[in-house]
Amino acid sequence: MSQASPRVLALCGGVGGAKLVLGLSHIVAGEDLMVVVNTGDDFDHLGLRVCPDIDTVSYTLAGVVNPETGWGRAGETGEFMAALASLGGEDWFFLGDRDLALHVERTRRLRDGETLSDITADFACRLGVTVNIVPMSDDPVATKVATKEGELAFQHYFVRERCQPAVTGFRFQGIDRASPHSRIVEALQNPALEAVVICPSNPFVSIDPILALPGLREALTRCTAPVVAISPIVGGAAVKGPTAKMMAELNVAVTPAAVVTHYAGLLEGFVLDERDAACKRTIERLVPHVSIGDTLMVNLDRKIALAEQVLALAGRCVAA
Ligand code: FO1
Repeated sequence: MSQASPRVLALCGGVGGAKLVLGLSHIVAGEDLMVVVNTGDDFDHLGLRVCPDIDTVSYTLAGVVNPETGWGRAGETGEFMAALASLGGEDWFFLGDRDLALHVERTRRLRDGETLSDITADFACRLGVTVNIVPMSDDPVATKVATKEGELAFQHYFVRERCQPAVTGFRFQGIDRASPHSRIVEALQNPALEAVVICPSNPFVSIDPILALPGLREALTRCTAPVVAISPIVGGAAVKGPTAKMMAELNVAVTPAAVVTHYAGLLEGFVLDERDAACKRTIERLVPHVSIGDTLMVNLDRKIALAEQVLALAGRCVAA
């Protein structure tokens, strides 16, 4: 893992963001790519510290992610979960046997005083990943989902309740006392940075926790590199996960334009899916540079193609 300042910095949640990051990793050298990962989904479970988005990004870049779920490891076994269930233990959150080893070791190292970012970098190195995977903060932040049935911890809402309760808002517990990781702030201050990419992750629960870190939004608006985002909404639906359902429940239109408005004041460029080409004019009134492409990333070639398009758009923002 290199400590050099990156050329490209991506803000990312779990499964959807990791796909684009994989594409980026094929066209940007590992040491030139920094992935800032949401840690609002992290939680303590069965006595272990679980960091789903960091692990999803790490496993995806290492080529060991479960291709069916997009999280966890490929070819995983569930002996531990089966044994736990037979004892009447909590089995609503699946921890595969090999994945479990990572949570056990991370928890031990955190207890021994290591930082989450050092542990993450070391695990990435051991998985053969050269991309700089940086947790948004070494300080704990916990996303809480306000629902019509009361407030829920993020994984309770997402996995245990299968995103069923209607959401009314979000809270990032600990955010006021959290600092963005110093390497993120340094990267944003470096004039060599060429692009900041907001991945097609959930704006409310994957990207907003990162943007809510004290000073981070200001650092983004001050940075000389263009900030470009990719629509997580295609044809009135979310590519994956509850983004569209959340927007509807929050009385926000389920459109790419609403995503651009959500990121108001940050974006210089936006990638709109070809299925939403009809909205291009509307989006152009909101953001200076708009590009249309296939954002579904159904295979590696499409991930790489989208990554190339995103960086070309950033180049256009600079040239303008
Ligand atoms: N998602 C599920 O829908 N069910 C699970 O049991 C589950 C377990 C799990 C274990 C480790 C891990 O890294 C991720 C896991 N996820 C699971 C995914 C995770 O809840 C979400 O992808 C993110 O938190 C949302 O970005």
